[in-house]
Order: sequence, then structure tokens, then C-alpha cells
Amino acid sequence: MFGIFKNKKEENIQTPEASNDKGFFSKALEKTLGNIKHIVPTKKEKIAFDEIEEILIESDMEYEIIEKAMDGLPEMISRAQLRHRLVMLFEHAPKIDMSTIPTPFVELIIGVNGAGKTTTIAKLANQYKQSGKSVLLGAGDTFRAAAIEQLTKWAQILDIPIIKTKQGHDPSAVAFDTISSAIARKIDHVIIDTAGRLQTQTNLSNELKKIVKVCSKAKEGTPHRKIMILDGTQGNTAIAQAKAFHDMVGIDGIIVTKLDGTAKGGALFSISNRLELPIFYIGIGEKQEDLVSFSPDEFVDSLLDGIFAPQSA
Ligand SMILES: Nc1nc2c(ncn2[C@@H]2O[C@H](COP(=O)(O)OP(=O)(O)OP(=O)(O)O)[C@@H](O)[C@H]2O)c(=O)[nH]1
Ligand SMILES: [Mg+2]
Repeated sequence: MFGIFKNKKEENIQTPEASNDKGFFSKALEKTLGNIKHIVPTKKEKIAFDEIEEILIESDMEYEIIEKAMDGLPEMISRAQLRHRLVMLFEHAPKIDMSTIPTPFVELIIGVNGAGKTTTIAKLANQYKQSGKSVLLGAGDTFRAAAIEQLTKWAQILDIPIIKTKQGHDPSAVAFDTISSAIARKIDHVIIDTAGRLQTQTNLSNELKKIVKVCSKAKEGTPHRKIMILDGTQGNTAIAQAKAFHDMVGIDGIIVTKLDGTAKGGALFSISNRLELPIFYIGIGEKQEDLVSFSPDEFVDSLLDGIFAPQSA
């Protein structure tokens, strides 16, 4: 059954971008900064090459990426010098201009078991709704017991409609029905959940390819974004996993979850750089509002605030 859209008032609505704030990135990096504090106990204007290297290793940035970022930097490094190099690692921008997106804008959420897919769908849906857009959810995880109930519960909390079927039914059919319903009802955003899977599970890999194909039958050009959800607590080990999914269906971008619970914040650099993909958002908690639009500048500044003296340029 479809819910009724009550929350379409345009006034006083914060857009996802407007809700962005450097404070959120500090929260995401709290554990990472706590873990590297012993390397530079007092903040300095310039930090030695070796110390920066140690900081980046401790924060779980891949060594290959550290070498790339620091190549040719002097013995003593200023904030501005390091900032430039770190921001450059996030050179891969989203392909779609979010100010002129098609309707319905269809996003397919992909990832391994427990990465945070369903929770992230709720957070994304909440952001779209808060910015005055209509949303329809597709309960495409028909595999795991209680997965449909979990998304249905979020749909009720957020007062957002959902298309679902019974456990064990074909998830492609759910994707097709969700997109078709969204077209008929002129809904702005479709977000489709999928079952957690490992890239090595052939059946589930084929199922995912089929979901993608069926989406394009429901509406050409969809899904507009195939988003890979990565568990931030896994750090760099998530890269190989994401690469396999990328080879399988072609990923458009990443959302890294659970950054509130990890000291591996530096892995974001290697994830984006090695996969050559943008990071769309980061997850910093279990609640519906704990999703932040990713900004390379603000992320890097929050990291540097933790090690460089405030007056350093
Ligand atoms: N601390 C924290 N917990 C999170 C975050 N995102 C998700 N979680 C938690 O991670 C657990 C798994 O989240 P789900 O959304 O069910 O993950 P999933 O990928 O849909 O899992 P499956 O459907 O089983 O594959 C839940 O307990 C979430 O509350 C986050 O950003 N921070
Ligand atoms: Mg799920």
C-alpha cells in the first residue's frame, strides 16, 4: 500500500548539502584522530615527513597511496602542502549532476552482508524527503529472513511508501514494480534494497546482474546510480570486495558506513583513489539523520585540524 505524502512543504527544509558541516567529519574522524594522537602529541605548524607517513599508515591509508601522495614533499611539511596532496586523492567526481537529475531517479544499493545497506537506504530516503522530494522504496532483499520487515519498519518510521513481495520471490520483479509504480505516481526518488552477497556467490552475482537488466527494462537508463555500501570498520580490506562488484555490474559511487566506530578513516583515501570512484556519503551512526554528503575538502580539513596548529597555512 502507498503512504500519503504529507511532508512536501518547501519552506524551512534543509537540503542534504545544507546539512553538511565540518563537525560531522570531525565525528567521523574522532577515533582515527584519537588513534594517531601519540604520533604528534602537540599540534605543530610543520610536521616531519616520517611522522606524516606514520599518521597516514595508522589511519589505514594504503601504503601505495601514501607514497603517491607524499612523493617529492620536503622533510618538514606544512598544512597547505599536505592538504593539496590529500584533496587530490579524491579526484573522481560523481558523473551525474544532482541539480538536473531525471525523475524518477533510481538508485540500486549493493554490498556484502551487514555493510549497512538497509540503514543507509533509510538515511538517504530521509534526506530526500527532508528536501521536499517524494521517495518510493523497493524491498529487493527477498533472500534474508526479516529483511523485508526491516525496510518496512523504516518506511513506516519515515512515512514513505514501499513496494514489496514475499521472501523468496524474484527481487528483479520487485525492482520492476517499484520503478513502474514510481513512474505512474510521478515519484522523484526510487531506492532499491538488495540482499547482502559475496562477490564469490555465483547465483547471487547473476541475480544482481538480472536486477540491473530488469531495471533498464522498466525504464531505460535506470538504475541511474548503482551504489556500493562499504563497511568503514573494514578499512582497506573493503577495496578488493568493491572492485569485484565493480567488475560485476559497474558501480557509480560509494557510501562508507560506520565511520563513527572506526579508527580507519584514512581508508577513504585509498577506497576512492584505488577504485577511481567518488564517495557520495558517509555514515556516522545508526539513526536516520546520520548520513553526511561527502566533501573531500571538509574531510581533509577535519583530519588536518587534528594534527596541525590552528594558525598554520
Ligand atoms: N555505528 C553505525 N552503525 C551502522 C551504520 N550504518 C549501519 N549501521 C548498523 O549496522 C548494522 C547492519 O546494518 P544493515 O543496514 O542491516 O546492513 P545490511 O547491509 O542491510 O545487512 P544485510 O541486509 O544483512 O546484508 C545495523 O545494526 C545498523 O544499525 C553507521 O553508519 N554507524
Ligand atoms: Mg539489508
